[in-house]
Order: sequence, then C-alpha cells, then structure tokens
Amino acid sequence: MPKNSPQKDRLFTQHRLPGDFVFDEQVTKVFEDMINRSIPGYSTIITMIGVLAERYYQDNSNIFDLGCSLGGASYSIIEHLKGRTCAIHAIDNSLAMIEQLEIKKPEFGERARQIKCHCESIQDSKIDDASVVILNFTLQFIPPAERKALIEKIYQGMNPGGILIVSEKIVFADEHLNELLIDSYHQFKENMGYSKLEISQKRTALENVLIPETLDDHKDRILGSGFSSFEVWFQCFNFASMVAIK
Ligand code: GEK
Repeated sequence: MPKNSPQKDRLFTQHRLPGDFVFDEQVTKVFEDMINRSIPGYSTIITMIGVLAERYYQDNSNIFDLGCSLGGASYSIIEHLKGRTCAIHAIDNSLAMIEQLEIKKPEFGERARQIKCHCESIQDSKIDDASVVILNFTLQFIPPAERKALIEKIYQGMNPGGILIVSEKIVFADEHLNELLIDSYHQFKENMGYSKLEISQKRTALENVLIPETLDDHKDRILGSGFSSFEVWFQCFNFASMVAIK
C-alpha cells in the first residue's frame, strides 16, 4: 500500500490499557476511515459545508476551517467555490494532521494552494475578515468553560452576513431518549463493522476528551455571543450540525 493511502481503523480492536484519545500519527493514518465509519452523516455534512460556503462566501474575505484534521471541509469548500479566489485557513493543533494535509495538497492540484495550513490551537488563532467559519466536530474537544470565549472571538472576527457552521456530538436532557439515541448510534457503529469491544474502548478513551453538550447549550452560547440567527440543519442520532448567521 502506498505510504500515504488511508488505512482501516483497527486502533481499538485489541484490549488496551486505559488512556485518553489523542490525534497522533496513528490516528492520522486511519482518520478518513475512522471518521466516515464513526459519524453518521459525515459525508453529507462535508458536502453541505461546501454548498453553504458557496452561498455565504464574500469575495476577498477569509474562510476558517477550525480543527481541520485532513481538510475534508476545506476541500469541499474549494470544490463548491468553483474557481473563485479565496483564502482558506485550515487550522489544527495536531502536527501529524497538518503534515498529512500538506502532503495530500498536490493531489488536489493548483486550487489546493488556496488552503493555508496552520499548526496551532484554534484558541490562539486570529480570526479576521471572515465570511465562513467552520467548527466541524472540533468545539467538543475544547474545555467547556473555554468555549464561550472561542465563539465570542469568532463572532468578533466575522463580517456581517457571514456564516458559522458548528457540528457536534450532542446529549439530550431526557434521560430515556438520550439512552435510545446513544444505543442507536452504537448500533450504527456495529453496522459499520466495529465490534462491541472497539466501541466500548473508544468510548472510554474519549470520555475525558470529548465533552458533548445539549443543543440548547449551543444555541444559548451562539445567540448569547451576538449571532442574529441559529438553526440545526442536520441531525442523526446524537450528532448534529448547526448554522448561525452574524
Ligand atoms: C473534518 N473538522 O474532517 N486547536 C486546534 N485543533 C484542535 C484543537 C485545538 N484546541 N482541539 C482539537 N483539535 C474535521 C474533523 S476532528 C473530529 C475534526 C473527530 C483538532 C484535533 O487535532 C482533530 O484533528 C480535530 O480537532 C477534531 O471536518 O475526530 O471527532
């Protein structure tokens, strides 16, 4: 197999010692397979990020893909902007992810030069003159107490009429429905070929790292940061994608 081909995610197949999940080189190698088999609707969300960006992008402004991993959202945006010039700032604090994204850029030809990669925490990034900002399954990894400051910073750096897209794993206030939707999600993962052991070990590894909130928590924070409108545009089980307009 060529060095850079995506590999199948077998990270949690064997019994392993407890330890928090990190976005290291091992995860980067299997990331595409992992995310497609782990997030219901991931490919729909990626496509729709491109469609929404096409509609809301303001010429000569900036686009930010925060927690970009291998740049799935950035490539979808480039594809949908169909040759309009733009600067997409793809930011991730995992060096392994950013290195792999740089390696893959030539596969996408000239247009990929519009993606500027930055290895840094999105909590330190400067956001300015932005008409499209993407947080696709990234906010959930920021400590909850620090999320408001990040959303406020994004709001400050956006142009009026710009769009923020936030996709997240979510929890539900109703205990019974929460259990139903999580069980349904685990069934989805089994259908995608993960064993019960893989599912439970991954869940344990993510416990202290990925902290989900309710849709109301997201709505309150986003509207409380100044955005003029908010809506959930996609949901499948305990995964949702939201849009907000400045
Ligand atoms: C996609 N958006 O394919 N600063 C920068 N990056 C961070 C931070 C931080 N503070 N914390 C976590 N990350 C992508 C998928 S994955 C989602 C996003 C998942 C990065 C982390 O290194 C990882 O690459 C990404 O956020 C989360 O559309 O794996 O569930």
